[in-house]
Amino acid sequence: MLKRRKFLKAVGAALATGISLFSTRRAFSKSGGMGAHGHEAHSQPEGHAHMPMAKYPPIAWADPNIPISPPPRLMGRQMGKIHTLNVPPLGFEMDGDIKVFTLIMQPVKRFLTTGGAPHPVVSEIWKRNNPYVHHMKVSKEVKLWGFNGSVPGPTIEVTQGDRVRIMVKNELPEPTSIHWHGLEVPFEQDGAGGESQPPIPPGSTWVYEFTVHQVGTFMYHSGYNMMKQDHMGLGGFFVIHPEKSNYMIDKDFAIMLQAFALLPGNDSPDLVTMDFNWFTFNGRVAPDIELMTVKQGDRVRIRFANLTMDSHPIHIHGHTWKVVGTEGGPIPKSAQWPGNTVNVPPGTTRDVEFIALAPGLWRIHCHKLNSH
Ligand SMILES: [Cu+2]
Repeated sequence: MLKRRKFLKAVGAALATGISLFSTRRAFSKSGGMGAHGHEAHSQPEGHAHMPMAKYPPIAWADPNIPISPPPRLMGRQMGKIHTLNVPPLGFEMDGDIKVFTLIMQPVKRFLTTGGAPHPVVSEIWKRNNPYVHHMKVSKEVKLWGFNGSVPGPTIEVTQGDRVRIMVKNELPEPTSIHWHGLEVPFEQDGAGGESQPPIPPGSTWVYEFTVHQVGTFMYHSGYNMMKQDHMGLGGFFVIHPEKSNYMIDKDFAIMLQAFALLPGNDSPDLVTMDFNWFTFNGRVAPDIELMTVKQGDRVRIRFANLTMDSHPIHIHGHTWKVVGTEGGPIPKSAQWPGNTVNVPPGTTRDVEFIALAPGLWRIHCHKLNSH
């Protein structure tokens, strides 16, 4: 009996320290100091004994033992209607009646801004109107976690009633899972790592499969160690189109709001602070964000989703839109409300629609002016 209790205690301790031991080991093995020690977890690698970093190892961004796969075959293939600015689309394969998508969760280097010249249209107008450039030409490349080489991940587009299978490969240096945010799926498919499923170990693959019966703009994001993993960038859109509709939209855009805390000189997000200083639309900052180009008279839909820790009132110049959808799906026509600023609280999505009547280079930005 005593032996058994001791054993259980040991197991409990191992579970509690499992994740931190994991990253400790990775960090040390990178420096090459571990090989000589049989007792990995408890030994100080030589040469690190007097360095504080040995006690608080750096965050392992990538595991050198896990090769990073190239994007899956159908990455970059547009099979839907939505244009997710600065994010390549993702196609699917059919297995019988099932739409099969592949998501590879992996370390991704992302230019939040390249510091290059803005779109020629923008620079022309700037030159004409103002001899000064209103932003500094800085480039910022950061080490994030994403899907299929992109932060945010590609937009998954399906149709109401579809059977969907998502193959998820974990190439991150720690266990993970994917939560389907807003989708009404069976509990085992919810992706709450540690509750609805065991977390997906590094290097292995997990398969999600469910039927979608809703319509609207939803999300996917990490469902395990979320404070770290979501803040490393692991999120994307999951959009379900109506099965039958004769309602036509000319241009359908998607913009994911994410925020990162990047201390000066750092290329990895600070994961313990709430002082975010880089606010992104689809992993990019202005003015280095693709333009939404439309024709005069087009009916335009923009889908916003917020994976940050704050609400963002998104404002458009020169137009009045109607808020036509939330993360709960479409809003009945009689309840849609007009405006030019839509608040997007954390964890929500908002769809807006308008007719692009006025020609021009119109701004769309967060009206917390310290953000976007
Ligand atoms: Cu904002």
